[in-house]
Amino acid sequence: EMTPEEQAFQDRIDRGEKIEPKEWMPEGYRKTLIRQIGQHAHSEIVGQLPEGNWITRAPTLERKQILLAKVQDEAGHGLYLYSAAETLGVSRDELIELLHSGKMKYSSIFNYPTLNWADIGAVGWLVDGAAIMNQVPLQRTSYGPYSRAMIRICKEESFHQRQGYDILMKMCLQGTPEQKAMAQDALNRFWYPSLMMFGPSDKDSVHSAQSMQWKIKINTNDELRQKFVDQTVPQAEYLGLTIPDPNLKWNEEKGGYDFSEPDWTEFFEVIAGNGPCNAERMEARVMAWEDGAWFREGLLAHAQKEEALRAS
Ligand code: FAQ
Repeated sequence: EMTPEEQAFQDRIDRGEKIEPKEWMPEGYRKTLIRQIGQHAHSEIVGQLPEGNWITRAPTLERKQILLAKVQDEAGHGLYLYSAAETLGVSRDELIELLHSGKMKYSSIFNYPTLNWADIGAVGWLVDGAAIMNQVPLQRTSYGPYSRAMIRICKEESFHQRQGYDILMKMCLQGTPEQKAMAQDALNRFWYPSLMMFGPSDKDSVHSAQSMQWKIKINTNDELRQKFVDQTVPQAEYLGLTIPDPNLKWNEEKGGYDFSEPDWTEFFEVIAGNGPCNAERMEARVMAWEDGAWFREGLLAHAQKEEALRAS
């Protein structure tokens, strides 16, 4: 049963109105947004680590510049999203504390290692590809600041996806047999983790029903996963690579591919903190936070000085 206030709120959502920061909203709506936007922001920041790892080892100066720009974009996305979350009454410091203490999640995908240069191609192609598939519909999400942040983020993500695919085109279409084998190996390792990015299957998705009613989410996890597979298979074919799934088959009737589900036990282990790189990722983030303390303090002292000058 909804209260009259909640009903009026739902009516606004149903009419397609955007909800803005200072307006009334149900506590659950606020909490769900803080959870999702916060998790999204953390993913952008933690997501810098697997790629940042390869900046010093990019094969050419041009590739290095491109990768550097991409990793900087992720930092920008993180900051945008923390700001969007702050409009809901939570501070960036609180969110970061929740991440570092393991109370808030970030995308499962960033708990897998990037072992070689082909992985950087696979991350751009698959991980950014999955991110875009999820984020394009979020441009229409009901919360104004989140939907507006998504517009610019999606533009940048599509550049990221292309740079990844471009790395793989070079390796697969112009490279040596060894380079093509590296690309295949990267696809083998990143395929199922990329499918996991969309979240558990619909029957296990605890938040989808309510989040879709509030238009925080626009599609179910399985809908987006299906679209991602349908988009990605022809791209793999163009590269001459094989998706590591013996059950992958075009299904004329549904107009999409049938495919194997990822190993959900592995997924739940990774989001519980037990993936291959969870500990390493959190260690790197906590260290960066602690090493940056002097700089934050300096900024604060400077701001206070300026403030005092203005007041005098
Ligand atoms: N990883 O009930 P649902 C990027 C959790 S893109 C970890 O279905 P929901 C760009 C979920 O939080 C990646 N946890 O949940 C980039 C919940 O646990 P909780 C970030 C996951 O929220 C590219 C539980 O499972 N994108 O960073 C995952 O309705 C390259 C039950 O699940 C976003 O965050 C997962 N994959 O649907 C950066 C997009 N899936 O919170 C660098 C916005 C589920 O109750 C390099 N988020 N969980 O403890 C969303 O669209 C949604 O939150 C979903 C999950 C679809 C991820």
